[in-house]
Amino acid sequence: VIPTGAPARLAAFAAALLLIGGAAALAGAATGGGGAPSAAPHEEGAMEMEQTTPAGLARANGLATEAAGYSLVPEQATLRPGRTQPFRFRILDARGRAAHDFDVDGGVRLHLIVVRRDFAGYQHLHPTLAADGSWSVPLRLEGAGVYRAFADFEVDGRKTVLGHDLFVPGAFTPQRLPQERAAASADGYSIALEHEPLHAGAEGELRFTVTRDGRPVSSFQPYVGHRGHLVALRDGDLAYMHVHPLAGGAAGEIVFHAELPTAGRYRVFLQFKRAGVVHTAPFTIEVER
Ligand SMILES: [Cu+2]
Repeated sequence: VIPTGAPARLAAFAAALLLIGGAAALAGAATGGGGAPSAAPHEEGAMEMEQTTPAGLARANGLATEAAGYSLVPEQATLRPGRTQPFRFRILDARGRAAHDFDVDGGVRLHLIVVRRDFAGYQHLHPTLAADGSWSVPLRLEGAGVYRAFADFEVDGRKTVLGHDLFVPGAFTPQRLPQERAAASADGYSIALEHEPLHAGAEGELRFTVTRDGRPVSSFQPYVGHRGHLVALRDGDLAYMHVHPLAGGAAGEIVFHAELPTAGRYRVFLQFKRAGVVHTAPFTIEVER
């Protein structure tokens, strides 16, 4: 039986939409190679727009070791537990050469986020780039298990996040993802999180208030160029969403606009800096359909 009428037209329309989406993804990949002679200025609004497109999301969600023409290649992916050791890796461009031409944002060329796959032991590191294109950073992974390393960088104002698994041998007992809670503490600070119900694919506001001894803290030191830093990782696959804070705000407040792509739970890691020390507070949030 050949379908006719409305269902067939709907099917054709859906197929056309898929084609458009595929073309957009290909266009994103084609323009993403290293060394493109683009002189486009760093433009915040345009970047945020790009994040919301399927192609922009795919190159910045850390689910792949290779995206947008770049690949993340660790020198070794198995590390010993409980000792500081050098972790080295390279970011290769589409021709297989070590990429060098990273943008500098907030004084940083590349952010390396490492977290165990059960969300334990979150670390945010800034490796150094050697002349031969290799990156290195001292890394200490406390417990056994499988970790995810994310390399988050921009070239010509376009963000790419690549991910790679790291292994630490030994007996591993996974932690449960904590329930959603509106409060957390870190190093003597109390952090409260307020937000309206969050919906998949819609922009929502995450408002954190940092207090000490019951009073909002008076100021924050800039941390990688901002009042705070937030990474959201999706429960189930650790899809990575980097969220930019809004400038300014009341005493003790750090506000982010987040657009989380799908319903479900996320573990979000807030970081802020005071008196030269970076503090990390994790929260679980739920996103509705
Ligand atoms: Cu960073």
